[in-house]
Amino acid sequence: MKDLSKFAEIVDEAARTANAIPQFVGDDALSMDEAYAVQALSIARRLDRGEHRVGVKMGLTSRQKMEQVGVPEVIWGRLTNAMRIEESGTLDMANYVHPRVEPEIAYLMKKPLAGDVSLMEALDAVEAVAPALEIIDSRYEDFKFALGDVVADNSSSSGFVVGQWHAPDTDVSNLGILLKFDGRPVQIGSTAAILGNPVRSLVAAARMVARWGETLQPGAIVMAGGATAAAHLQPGVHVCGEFQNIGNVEFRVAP
Ligand code: OOG
Ligand code: MG
Repeated sequence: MKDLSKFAEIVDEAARTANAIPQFVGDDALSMDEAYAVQALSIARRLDRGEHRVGVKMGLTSRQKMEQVGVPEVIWGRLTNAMRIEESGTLDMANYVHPRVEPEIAYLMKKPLAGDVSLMEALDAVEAVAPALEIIDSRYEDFKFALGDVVADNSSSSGFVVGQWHAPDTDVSNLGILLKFDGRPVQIGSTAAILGNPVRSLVAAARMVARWGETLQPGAIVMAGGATAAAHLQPGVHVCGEFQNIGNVEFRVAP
């Protein structure tokens, strides 16, 4: 039997102190069930420090993302208030190991959602939808991991920025996206890259959290997953996600 709380301490301390750790290999390699249990235990440690849950993030919901990290499976992680960066806010690289940014769609829940739901049921549970950026920061050396590693590490969650909320019936199924650093495009894509339509990510979120005894609660934010490969952050850079029809979302990295 593995002492899963020990694994939780390792990933949580790596995130808290922004220090890279080796992957879990050999006898330490984590099964999917063990990895999600480690994730839950590591989040419990954050909650013990006074953070609170604000939602979930979906990961590897686009081919671009799966190919970038070499893990071909949709995963999820837990978001806390401490991970939120205000729109137009500043991020300090010192708090991260090797952060990257990716453009996403964020949903704000109006009704509880869990289990096997249809696209219509998922949409009906949405209060609002927004352009968003996720800052991911794998705690593993060289940003290299197997499925169990990344899930245990809360699916690389480290920060998120949400732009202007829009009405829930706003069509975000196929919107062009430009991710810019200092006005220069570094990634280009479409929200359609997210499982063909980001609402499918919400359906997947409802199913996956229920498997772990959770419900997407009213007021929760669901990050639908990166629409493009992630771009490495650099000190001093201004990051802007430009989304067709729904506007921009931005932040700055401290010099
Ligand atoms: C894993 C997390 C993936 C996404 O949006 O696909 C993710 C990683 O790439 O480190 O957040
Ligand atoms: Mg992401």
